[in-house]
Order: sequence, then C-alpha cells, then structure tokens
Amino acid sequence: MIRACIFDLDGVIVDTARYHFLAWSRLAGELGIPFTERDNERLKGVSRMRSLEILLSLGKNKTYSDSEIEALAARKNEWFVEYIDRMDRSEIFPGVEKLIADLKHRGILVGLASSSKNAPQVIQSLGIADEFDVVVDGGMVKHAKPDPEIFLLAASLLKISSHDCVVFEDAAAGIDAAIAAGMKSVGIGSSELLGHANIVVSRTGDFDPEELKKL
Ligand code: B16
Ligand code: MG
Repeated sequence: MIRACIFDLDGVIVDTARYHFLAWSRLAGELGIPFTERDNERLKGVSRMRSLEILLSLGKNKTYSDSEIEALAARKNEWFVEYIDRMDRSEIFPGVEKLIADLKHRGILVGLASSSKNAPQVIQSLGIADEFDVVVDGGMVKHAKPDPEIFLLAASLLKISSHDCVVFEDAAAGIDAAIAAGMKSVGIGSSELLGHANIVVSRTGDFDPEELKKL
C-alpha cells in the first residue's frame, strides 16, 4: 500500500531547468564554450559539479585547476540564486498544489527529494515549503541519482518502508534511483525516455491519485 509520495523538484514541481540553462549559458559565454538548449538536456537531474564537467567538456579541452573549477561552479550558482530569488507561486506547474492537497487528504505523506542544493530556497520562494513532511536536498547526500541514497534517506526520515513509497521523477536517472531504492515510480514526461517507470504521465498535474491503488 502506498503511504508516501516523494517528489523531485526540477521538471516535476517547477521548471527551474530554464534558470539553470540561463546561468550555465552565461558561464559558457564567458569561457567561449558553445552551449545549446540541447546540451542543457544532459544536465537535467545531474549534480552541479557533474554539470560543470559536462559543460567544460564541450570546450577546447582547456584544463582547469580544482580551485578554478570551484570558483566557476560558485559563479554559476550566484546567478542561478538571483533567478530563484525572484520566483513565485505562479511558476508552480498546473495541478501540482491540487495533487499535493489531494494526497494529504488521503493520509499520504508527501516528501521532496531534489539533487539541487538550492531546493529549500526554491520551495521557500514558491511558498510551498510547509507542504512537505520531509525535504531532502543535494547537500544532504553523498551519491547523486541514479544512486538510491536520496530516496532512501527521504523514506527513512518519513519512517516509511521504501516499498510503500512512490517517486515522481522527470529524469531517467531518477527513475533508476527509485527502482534501486525498491520504490514505485511515476515518470513525468515521455514514455520513450521513462518507459521503466510504473506509470508515465505528460505533466505532474495529469496524475490521478486513484492510480496509487493499482501500484
Ligand atoms: P544545484 P532535481 C537538479 O534538480 C537539476 O535537475 C539539475 O539540473 C541541477 O544541476 C541539480 O539539481 C543541482 O542543482 O546546482 O542547485 O545544486 O531535478 O534533482 O530537482
Ligand atoms: Mg528533475
């Protein structure tokens, strides 16, 4: 029986990917590295440092010292934080607040598990920080998705067995992580990319909580 729903943030609750893109593009521009929206797809769901590695690999193999890499990541993050500071409730994907309210009404716990170290600030800006029974962000785990650590930590903080949890994810690596955690999953996006999830819907707000009974 499903007793907890654990949501990813970027691509599931809100489109922070476009702010990540703007900030990474600005950094790429300064470094003279070509960077397109298509390249940005490879950064979704991936940690900040891994994202930077991917971006730098698109350049002309210039090497950077560890301290230069740290400084580049910090610079990108400053720009990203400027964007998220200006976010508000209107940017939450349609139907998400209704879905969360419906789940709570059914007595289901609601958690957030995001690879983003900025997740607490994003949900604060959106005005939904109090909606979650637990929030696990990228700063609380050692291993990034597809490792199951982030979802297992969320389940243990909720005090719910992983078999009674369902994860909502837009990234293939996130579905892999849910499976590795022994959890059910709902893919948000295309079945082509997320066919390994138990259920796939195009948008988070399209999910019908009645479907939980079938999982
Ligand atoms: P930060 P999610 C992920 O969030 C994003 O999809 C990914 O593009 C980003 O690099 C990562 O968070 C780290 O973000 O730099 O803010 O720590 O999809 O796991 O909610
Ligand atoms: Mg995501």
